[in-house]
Amino acid sequence: MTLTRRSFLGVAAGAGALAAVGVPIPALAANKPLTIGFSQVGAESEWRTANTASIKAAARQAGVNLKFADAQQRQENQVKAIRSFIAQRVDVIAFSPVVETGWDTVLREAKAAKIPVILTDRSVKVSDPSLYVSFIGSDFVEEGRRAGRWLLEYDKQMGGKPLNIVELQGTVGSAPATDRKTGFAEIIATNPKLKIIRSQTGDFTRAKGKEVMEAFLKSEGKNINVLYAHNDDMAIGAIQAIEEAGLKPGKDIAIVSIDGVRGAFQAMVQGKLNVTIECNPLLGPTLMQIAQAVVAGKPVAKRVTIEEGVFPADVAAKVLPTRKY
Ligand code: GZL
Repeated sequence: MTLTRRSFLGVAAGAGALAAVGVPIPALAANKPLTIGFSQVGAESEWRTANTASIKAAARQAGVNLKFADAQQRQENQVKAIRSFIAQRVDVIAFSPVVETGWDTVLREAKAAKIPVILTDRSVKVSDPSLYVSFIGSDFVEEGRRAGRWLLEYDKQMGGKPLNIVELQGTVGSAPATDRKTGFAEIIATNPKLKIIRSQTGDFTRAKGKEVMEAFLKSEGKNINVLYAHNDDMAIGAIQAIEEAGLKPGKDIAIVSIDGVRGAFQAMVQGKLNVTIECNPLLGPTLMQIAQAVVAGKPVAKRVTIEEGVFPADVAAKVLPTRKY
């Protein structure tokens, strides 16, 4: 059964609340704060910055001793960090895997050391699902579908003309890039007038998003009607490239992107971005509650999903002041 974050919070918050009123969670009863080793993807986007801030704040709030390692978007650095956490005998290992594959060996080492592993944000493809206890993260395929559904609607409003789409993919091999591509393609396949004419990775960064969009504009120019970006940072980089090419982002080229970070709302208020599909980075509190539950020997959901929305430009000005990231 998939517990949504809210329902899980209802269950786990009880534990959190107990601790808050001084009823010790067994793992904490020994007055030894929980130690979590966390390997973070990097600092590649506004989303990642918000995700890191959420994890660090939640650890402070929960009295957890957090060992935090930034992998600079390199899998070998994450493997090294996980091995170091094993050597330090942390109570729990948590990480956001930069790519989906290549984790079996190091996760088997964590299992042999009897250290539970929790995945946050992105998942892994492993031969043995018992190599991690829980995965807290969004449904990226659904995020891609939501982007596709918005574009179908947009096309209708534009009179149903053919639309040439360029796609800025996320990090090659990462779950969000693979799944957002899958979900979007599934939906636009229902309208033969919508065609992806170029698709390339911008590695989730503004700089690369701008660089690849410049190449798209050079080769396709005015032939581009829509940009689908797998995250807001690449969209914001692409907006700069579109303006430098003398075109109007959000008008000459409609832009649909994913994350829902502050920069995207600001771009929508300026009329340069048409819609952002939310991907919630505020996973810290749920991670701490699951980690405490695991150490206390309580059952936890294998998959904890996050509820998220879709924010078109016409609501951006009203919603921006309420955004937490
Ligand atoms: C999604 C996360 C992605 C964001 C990007 O959960 O893994 O990585 O969409 C970030 O902004 O770089």
